Amino acid sequence: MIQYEKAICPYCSCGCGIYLVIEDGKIINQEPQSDHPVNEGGNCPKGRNAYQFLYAEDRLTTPMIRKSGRLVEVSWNEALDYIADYLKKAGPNEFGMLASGKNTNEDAYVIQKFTRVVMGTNNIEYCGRICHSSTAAGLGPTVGSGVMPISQLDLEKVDCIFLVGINLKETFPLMYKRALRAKAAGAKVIVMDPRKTVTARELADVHLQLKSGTDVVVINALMKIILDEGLENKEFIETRTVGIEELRTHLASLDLDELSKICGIPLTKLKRAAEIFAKAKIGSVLYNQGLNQHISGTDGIRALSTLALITGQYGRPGTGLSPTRGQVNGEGSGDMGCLNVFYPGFQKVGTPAEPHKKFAELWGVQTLPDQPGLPYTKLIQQTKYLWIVGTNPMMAIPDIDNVKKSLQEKELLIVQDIFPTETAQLADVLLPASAWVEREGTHAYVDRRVQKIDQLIEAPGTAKPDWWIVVQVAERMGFKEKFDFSSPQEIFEEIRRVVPSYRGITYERLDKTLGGIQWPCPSEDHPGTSTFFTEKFNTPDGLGHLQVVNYIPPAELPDKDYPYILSTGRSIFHYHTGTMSRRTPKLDAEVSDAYVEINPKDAALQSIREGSTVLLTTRRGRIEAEARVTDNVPEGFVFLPFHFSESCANKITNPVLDPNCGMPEYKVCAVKMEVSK
Ligand SMILES: Nc1nc2c(c(=O)[nH]1)N[C@H]1C(S)=C(S)[C@@H](COP(=O)(O)OP(=O)(O)OC[C@H]3O[C@@H](n4cnc5c(=O)[nH]c(N)nc54)[C@H](O)[C@@H]3O)O[C@H]1N2
Ligand SMILES: Nc1nc2c(c(=O)[nH]1)N[C@H]1C(S)=C(S)[C@@H](COP(=O)(O)OP(=O)(O)OC[C@H]3O[C@@H](n4cnc5c(=O)[nH]c(N)nc54)[C@H](O)[C@@H]3O)O[C@H]1N2
Ligand code: SF4
Ligand SMILES: [Mo]
Repeated sequence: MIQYEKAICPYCSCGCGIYLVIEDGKIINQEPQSDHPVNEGGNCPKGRNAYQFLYAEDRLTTPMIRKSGRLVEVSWNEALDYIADYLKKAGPNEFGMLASGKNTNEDAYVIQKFTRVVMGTNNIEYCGRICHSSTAAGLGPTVGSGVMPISQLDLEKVDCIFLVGINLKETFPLMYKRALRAKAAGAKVIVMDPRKTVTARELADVHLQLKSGTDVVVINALMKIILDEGLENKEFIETRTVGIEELRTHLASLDLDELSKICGIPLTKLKRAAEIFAKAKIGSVLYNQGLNQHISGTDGIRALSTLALITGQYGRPGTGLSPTRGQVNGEGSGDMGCLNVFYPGFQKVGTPAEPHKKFAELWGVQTLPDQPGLPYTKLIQQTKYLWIVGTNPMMAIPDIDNVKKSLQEKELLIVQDIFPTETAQLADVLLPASAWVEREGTHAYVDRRVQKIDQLIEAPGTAKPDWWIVVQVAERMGFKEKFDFSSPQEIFEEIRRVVPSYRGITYERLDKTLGGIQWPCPSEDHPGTSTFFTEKFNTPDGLGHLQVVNYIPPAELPDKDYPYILSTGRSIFHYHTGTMSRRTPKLDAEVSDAYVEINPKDAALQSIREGSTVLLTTRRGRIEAEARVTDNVPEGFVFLPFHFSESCANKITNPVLDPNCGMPEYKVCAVKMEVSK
């Protein structure tokens, strides 16, 4: 029998609709969903090939325990008993858990509840730490909220789009389509990126091709020009912000020629960008990892938000600073509290609201942890018992050799994934999870858009949903009553009770609402909220707080031994650590090997040709990749995607962290290169 079923793409956080063609319980084909408001009949290459990874030959299908050094297949009962027995021995600070941006909200909620209720610790994190932790740290003090303040659909209505450190065409292809439409209707686009990305080439009216890590310098220059030329929005500054005098004094002390020299952008270009942005009626700023992933990431965000505030570009549909979390549930796993300082609904530990007390009451327990847990990288280093669900630190975290050492030293390492990843290889217990449409649940996509996916097929072998596995262990540890969930819907009902912004969202409403509902949605008759900050900001006084920000250069800059900047990032055809996209034949056929983009002048200097195997060496280690010689990258700079395990970028990146939030500086370190012999 053939069925046609709706699903939402499992890759990025745009949240596009897909029709799956299912024959006798197996997906055999797919097409884009034409009536879905996000994608209106389009999908990008990943989305067009969304289901193949489910049928890869090496899907995990049976639990395994390491016995005499080898992973051996065992029953679920044996694996779950084994974990429970071990974890009963673990003290609260010895245990940690990493959740996933691929988890459903229901999975993520149960995972953080297990960590807090059963294990008694806030040692819970997910890939949000290495994706947008700088956003919480940077937007918290300025506007009081670190989520996307608009609907992605409203991007079409804006007359200026400022893209900062985001390669929209390759990383959010369906949002890119909207940006193209806005441009066709007359919008101006400014792109700030050291590379001439396909986004910059196709979309930019002004390309601010800055030197890596100098974002704060550029933004300070733009603000100085705006204030010098009187282009600021005086009424907005007066009625909705504080701190203009301090900002004016600070910017007055800076010299524009000097700023232009540091960032490498001519003054005329900076002036043009400043004027376009300040004069826009509806100015939208999308930013991502090119701004975030620096030791100064938080500073960059504080500055950028200040730029939007002084020009009044906040509080109307399409305006404001949009952080673009890219994982399918990058927003939701954070909403659910999978961060070391946040209980569900971003209720912060250590604040006067005392969320540990509130949740102790809601969950019916005596006490809950009131101290922050460890951040992602420290969880890996400092815990004795670590449970990793759907994240692959053996490729995603800088300085892999040290990550490996830490993981090998664990008393117990549990890994729960769908494939035998680089991290899974090190597990003491390896658990097979069901993925995507093999289970039911909700996700919150980039613009807080909650959508539901249904279970459409069976998982392979005995693979189980992530939430189910955690519930089983909780029961075995004596917490049956607190984890009395037999379906995702029951978990969602508890989420609705404890997370006010989800209160009005129900499974029944989601089933009926194409394109989902944007939280906050306080009641069942509420349509959801597309635009934030229309009347006031989420800061305690309701005002936008202008920030004075000083430039801090990247931690490791080129020198005579390591003369080039190494920057890492993404390609449209692959996804993160490649677990899913590299098991997808059509995507693998597009790009099957690691490559490094090198400027023609640098290549000539090092006798590197197109296709040469290049040895890249940093202070952490060395890897090889194939040369792509292109003037899309500037001189002195090479770009390396991090999708390829055999040329693992994070073997050589710098583990230094932004002190405000624990974000690694993935976007700059010093490297040398030579033709591999
Ligand atoms: N195809 C694909 N799509 C994805 C993903 C994927 O793996 N593959 N991942 C998803 C996820 S989780 C995320 S977070 C997003 C990431 O989406 P993006 O942030 O767009 O991706 P990146 O390629 O990491 O970096 C973006 C750009 O930052 C630029 N950059 C580097 N250094 C600097 C700098 O100092 N300043 C500025 N202004 N720019 C700089 C790079 O040249 C690059 O073009 O993508 C999401 N979508
Ligand atoms: N050098 C460098 N490193 C980076 C970045 C960079 O730009 N440069 N970007 C950083 C960013 S922004 C991010 S978000 C991270 C991403 O880092 P990760 O989140 O670690 O990367 P993924 O490859 O998406 O890992 C997801 C894992 O979940 C598994 N999985 C998929 N579905 C399911 C499921 O339903 N259940 C379970 N249990 N597992 C599932 C996949 O097989 C995969 O192993 O990488 C970071 N690392
Ligand atoms: S844009 Fe994102 S959600 Fe849409 S099809 Fe592509 S990967 Fe999937
Ligand atoms: Mo991310």
